[in-house]
Amino acid sequence: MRTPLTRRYAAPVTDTAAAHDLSDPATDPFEVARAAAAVIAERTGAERHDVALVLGSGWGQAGDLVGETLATVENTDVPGFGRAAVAGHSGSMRSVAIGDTGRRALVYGTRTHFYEGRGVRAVVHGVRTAAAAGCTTIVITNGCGGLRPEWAPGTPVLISDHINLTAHSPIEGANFVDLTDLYSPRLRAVAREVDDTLDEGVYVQFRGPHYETPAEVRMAKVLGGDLVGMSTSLESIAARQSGLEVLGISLVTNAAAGISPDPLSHEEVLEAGRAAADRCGRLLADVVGRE
Ligand code: 8IG
Repeated sequence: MRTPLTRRYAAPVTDTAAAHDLSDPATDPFEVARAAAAVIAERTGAERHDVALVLGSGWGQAGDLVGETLATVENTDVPGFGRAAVAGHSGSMRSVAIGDTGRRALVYGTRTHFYEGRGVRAVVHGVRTAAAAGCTTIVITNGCGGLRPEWAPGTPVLISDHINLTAHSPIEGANFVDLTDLYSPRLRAVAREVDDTLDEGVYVQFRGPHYETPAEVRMAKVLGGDLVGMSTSLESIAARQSGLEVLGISLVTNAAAGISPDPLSHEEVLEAGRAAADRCGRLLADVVGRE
């Protein structure tokens, strides 16, 4: 009988794809993040990046306004990354100049969602890679449903806190990470210097990929939520674990189910993103420039 031990000696894992399999419990996800950061440094010619941005639904065009793209890397060339699973997302990452500061932003055109079933490690791999690449700040954006009727589709909202309804954590083992002020008050103040009309709200992460029922939206409201979505919370927790300062910004692309009489559609989400691209792009560029 072949035991795992003899098999390991018989066939040492030299294949990097196998060694970087995040779904294998024996893989160290931080090791994969370091390998990914090394590939990014090599492909972009930048020894380090300073700020990372995750572009969620509706934020794709906004990302183009952040600065000059100096290099583009396909996700599939970087250990641990998958291809974009959502229509309207870009399956590549970019190294972008931040004005003429010499600083660089690492801009992710897509993310892995928890509902894809690739596990929480895959969901937070971009965040861990950003930290391994040298970033000290991460701007995490998303498209979401709004619970406040005054937030018309196309309204960006700063995330002040979250409620994680996935019942999962990216942290493995007895590592009790503090999440007080997870969404940096300092960075929220910087964002409001750029645009003093920005509201704040509590983001509620559901698993998805279905949208909520009207009853679930009412529940989110009772719990203290203002925004409902399918991302961000798990990524922000991982960011805090890695010592990154987090700015979370939601783009309300639709009224949450039951808030408006209209049914929800992904096309509506993309349209709201196109309509808000200018405002959101300027916001990202200005915040990253001042951060
Ligand atoms: I864009 O209304 C977008 N993503 N859960 N609910 C949830 N996720 C979303 C929604 C929404 N809109």
